[in-house]
Amino acid sequence: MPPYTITYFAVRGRCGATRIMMADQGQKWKENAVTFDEWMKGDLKATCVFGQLPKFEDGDLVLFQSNAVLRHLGRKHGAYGSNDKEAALIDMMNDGVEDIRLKYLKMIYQDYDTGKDQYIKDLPGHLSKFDAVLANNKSGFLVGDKISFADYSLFEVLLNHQVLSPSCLDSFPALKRFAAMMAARPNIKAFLDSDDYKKLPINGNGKQ
Ligand code: 6SG
Repeated sequence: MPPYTITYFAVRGRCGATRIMMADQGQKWKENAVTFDEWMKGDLKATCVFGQLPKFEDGDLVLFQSNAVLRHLGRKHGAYGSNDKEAALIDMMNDGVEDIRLKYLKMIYQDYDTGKDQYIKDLPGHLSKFDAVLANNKSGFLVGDKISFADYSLFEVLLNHQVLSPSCLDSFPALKRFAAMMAARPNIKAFLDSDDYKKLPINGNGKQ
């Protein structure tokens, strides 16, 4: 029995980074895919702490909130820095990733047709901040000298943005290097090449 279970819609969505992180850490997990009809019945929703998915189970620990899941995996698998100071900086970077993720999701779900072009125009202003942080850390990771859950989250956001705007990293050499380094990690490469990954759309409304 794999130790972890994800219950979520059949999309990458809020589980993209979690799955990439588990794959990279050599973990196995079970997927419980929830259909729209099943979700609309409301029984599952009523059991979710915030009325939303994903739900993540680690044995008898049941977690909601995708970033809490990343942090939990970070603690368990040594991907939360080497000390309190690094952990604080990793939290900061992950909150920065969450800010951009929320802007992206708002555009995708609420404003795709009229907001996409402006979103892409504004993107360099957001990406440049991450580029500067990465350019300042010679390990190639966001914080310290080892990978953290924030790196997985940033990487996954970058993958989605490269689908939205294929050239978006071109003027950001450190970000480009980071994305290439993450994609070349053997377990990540194998996962991104797998049907399990490729069969899932990025978002739940078919926009990307
Ligand atoms: C949606 O927003 O997939 N959860 C979503 N939606 C259903 O009733 N802060 C937390 C976190 O980080 C955010 C959770 C997130 O974990 S994710 C959820 O539960 C609800 O609120 C994006 C996603 N969307 C697909 C979707 C959900 C409902 C309508 C579209 C799948 C497709 C159709 C039904 C189910 Fe569908």
